[in-house]
Amino acid sequence: MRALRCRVVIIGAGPAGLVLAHRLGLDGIDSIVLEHRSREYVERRVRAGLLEQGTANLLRDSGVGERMDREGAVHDGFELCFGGERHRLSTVELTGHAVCMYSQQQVVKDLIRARVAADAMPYFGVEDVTIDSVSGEDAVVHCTLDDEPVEIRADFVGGCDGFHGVSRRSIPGDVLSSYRQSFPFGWLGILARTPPVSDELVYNVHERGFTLHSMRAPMLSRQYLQVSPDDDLAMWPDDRIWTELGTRLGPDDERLVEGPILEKGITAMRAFVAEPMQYGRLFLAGDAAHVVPPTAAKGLNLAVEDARMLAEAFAAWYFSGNREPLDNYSRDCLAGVWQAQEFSAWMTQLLHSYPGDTGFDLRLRQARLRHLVDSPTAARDFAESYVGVARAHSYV
Ligand code: RFL
Ligand code: PHB
Repeated sequence: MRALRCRVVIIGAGPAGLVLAHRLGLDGIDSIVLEHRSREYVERRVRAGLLEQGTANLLRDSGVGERMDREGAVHDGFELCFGGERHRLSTVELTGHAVCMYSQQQVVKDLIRARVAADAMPYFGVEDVTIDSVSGEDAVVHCTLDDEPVEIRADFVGGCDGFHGVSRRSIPGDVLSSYRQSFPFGWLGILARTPPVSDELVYNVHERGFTLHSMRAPMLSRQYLQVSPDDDLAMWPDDRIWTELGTRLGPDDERLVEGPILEKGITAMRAFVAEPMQYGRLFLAGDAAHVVPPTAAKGLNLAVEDARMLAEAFAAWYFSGNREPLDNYSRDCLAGVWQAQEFSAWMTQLLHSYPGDTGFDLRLRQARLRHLVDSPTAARDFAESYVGVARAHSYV
């Protein structure tokens, strides 16, 4: 069996794993990244698109923001529609912060390119990673690389392998507490070769269900439709999707342009947090430790934030022998994670229809929405959470 050694072995080449590897690399701390899927697959996976200004700044400050600055779109605000009215909230006026629309798979592509340039290409297609020890003198991980069984010894393991990965499962059940919540609906997301409904995002509340009109490029719209949790894609042919988006946006709104749907999928709306985010030499980051419903676009931003904090904690340990940031990693991340959970749950409740909603419930929701657009205090409070500045330890 081949033996490898590095300081940090990172499982998963999503945003969390790649940001961690990249930030460690900038500090001269070597790592090995093991990714289950192929490079093509992770570079094509359609997912998030909204980067908080802090996330965009972090990528820029890490030297991987050049294409984002060229091809991403900075949004100063968004539109909120309800009761047949359209309202615009300017996050820049309310908080001084904008957001940047730039696809997650482009972020992943840029980070992989940076790894290749640093001669530290992640291993792709590694399907059999096992974490064998995180409590001894070394962390020990086994897998197959280039058809050969390999044992990797490291100081630490970065568990960045998403919700379904192996890292979290290697923490003993009596150590780990899991907290979960599910919502009684899902999101049907489409990527279509059509111009976006507007230059900015449109959050649209309707009795038939919520819709979000987003984008990835000038001729690539990304739109989401609240659906029942047990709907499957076969129930949603393209015609039905366009008709429903049009009905909910309003028959008088002529901004919706129909066209070829390139991709569609249904996402369950759920929330999950695992505590603690560390065990022995293993540290979880991103979706491996927490999942938010996508409403407030926090998942990718939290994953990047965890990775930055973990990289800083490793640097403090290697360069100053200071173990405190590592020991406090879980506590520090979870403070921001729970704030993001709270805001995501609140925004989800505010914007979606619930099965069994009464007339009373609908009117309460309208009153809350009206308060948000009428009260500058309420709007500012909302905007601070939306752009991420209100969150503990967020990067600005
Ligand atoms: P990822 O991206 O899931 O990456 C984990 C990686 O680990 C690999 N892996 C393994 N590798 C080795 N061995 C194993 N045993 C492994 N098991 C898994 C996987 O192949 C994968 O490459 O987790 P990470 O890095 O923590 O990043 C999290 C984000 O991907 C996620 O939170 C966001 O996509 C959530 N999200 C959004 N977040 C935002 O901040 N803004 C948004 O606008 C936004 N929109 C969304 C979203 C998520 C969505 N879906 C599909 C859940 C919209 C949607 C529809
Ligand atoms: C997205 O474009 O995927 C997106 C944007 C904003 C959100 C959620 C998702 O609040």
